[in-house]
Amino acid sequence: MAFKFQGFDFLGLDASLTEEELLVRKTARDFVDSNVTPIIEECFREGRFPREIVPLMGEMGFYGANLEGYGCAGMSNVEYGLVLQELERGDSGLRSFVSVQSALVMYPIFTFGSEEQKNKWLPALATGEKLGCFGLTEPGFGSNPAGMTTRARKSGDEYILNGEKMWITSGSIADVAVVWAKLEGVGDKNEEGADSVRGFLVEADRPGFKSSDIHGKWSLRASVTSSLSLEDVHVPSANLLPGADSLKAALMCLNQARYGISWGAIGAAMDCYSTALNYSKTRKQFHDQPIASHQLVQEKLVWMASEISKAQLLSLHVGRLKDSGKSGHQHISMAKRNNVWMALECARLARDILGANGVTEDYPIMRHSMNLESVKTYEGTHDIHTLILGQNLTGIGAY
Ligand code: TGC
Ligand code: FAD
Repeated sequence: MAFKFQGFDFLGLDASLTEEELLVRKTARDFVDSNVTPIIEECFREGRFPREIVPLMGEMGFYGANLEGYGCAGMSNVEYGLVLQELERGDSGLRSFVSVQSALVMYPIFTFGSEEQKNKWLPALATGEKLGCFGLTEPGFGSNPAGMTTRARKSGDEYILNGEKMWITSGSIADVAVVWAKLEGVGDKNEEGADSVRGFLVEADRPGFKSSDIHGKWSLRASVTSSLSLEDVHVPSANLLPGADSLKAALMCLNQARYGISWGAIGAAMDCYSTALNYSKTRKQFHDQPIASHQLVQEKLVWMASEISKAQLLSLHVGRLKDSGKSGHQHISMAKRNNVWMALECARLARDILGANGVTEDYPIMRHSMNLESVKTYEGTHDIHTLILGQNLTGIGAY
């Protein structure tokens, strides 16, 4: 049943957050409690993305929050992480939407775009007036995007794009897609070592561009997931992201999103833990005692509290590294891998503590659990992050 979330700070980490960081978290927390929690179960059940809160999140400065200028809030990476933590406490689908808009659409335009592209898109994406999506994954290439078959051919002052993208968050509601394609006529590597992958801004109303939604998901039901088809889509040369000269640029975008996911997963885990703790104090079994008085139930709560605390330390530390320009993609991989695994385990333990009630929509546990199955897979599966870390430790790629 609904209760007011009180936060979770076993280690006293709030003392190491600044006044601004605490204020940002409180603002995002209040926003979720007022605008997301009341509607999210219904959205999930109906398979409906809550489009009505898109402009509200724009007003709150949630889109591209850690970018400077162009109407963006200019938050630190820790502040941005705290926003995503609160949004995913509401629902992973909502955090996903904000992650894609911010890390996978605004970040590449901000980092690799021309001044004209930035002025055209960033202010409108920051308010939510325009929406974006990120097309990297293809039907045949998920974990290994380097194999992509989408192609771009230069023709005079234009590029002509052909290919299919799959599992694209916000695909059918986006005004602009960041599409990754291999440039024809460019060898595997140029003299600087760059491959032929390039990023293009493709407006959704271009002839030959089609999107269709993927139905039947038992996960992220409050988020739109689509496939994209590009059939001889002509875009002007000005739509090429000039600074994105290889797959590495796409992978840099993933770092931003994976960082946000590491915080978001903590939010989902905190919601599961708090729900289970509250439930265990009121539900009575045997000798008229609350189930919280049983040792095995306490063990589960202790596991959750310990792992959430460790995850908070990890994300906060990586956030501080990122704010000081010292984070590496291996640090972000460790945080994404650990925190999503931790959140999924918390959801399973919380489900168990709630007994039969745990499988109903009266509590948020199964929704988080189902959502987190996608979060474990997207942005690099758990096992791909194991291999990224393995490569970093040993110097040997084992893909
Ligand atoms: P590889 O040869 O290892 O790397 C090519 C160049 O890129 C560098 N690099 C990175 N740079 C920045 N950030 C990273 N994360 C990087 N990973 C690698 C690398 O050092 C190299 O640089 P250089 O200078 O030597 O050329 O590339 P590979 O093709 O062997 O791929 C490696 C692998 C498997 C790690 C990569 O393909 C990968 O990460 N695969 C997972 C795919 C993935 O995560 N897809 C996500 C799609 S988007 C999505 O899921 C959105 S979900 C919605 C939401 O976020 O809410
Ligand atoms: P595969 O790559 O086929 O992997 C299947 C299994 O094989 C996994 O367990 C994997 O770990 C394992 N595996 C693969 N290779 C190896 C290996 N070398 N060694 C050991 N194990 C391996 N993509 C986008 O581009 N944009 C989006 O907005 C987006 N949104 C998404 C939203 C949702 C809801 C979902 C579910 C996915 C989304 N994705 C998006 C796609 C996502 O990034 C991919 O699903 C993910 O990268 C995994 O690819 P795959 O599903 O093709 O799995």
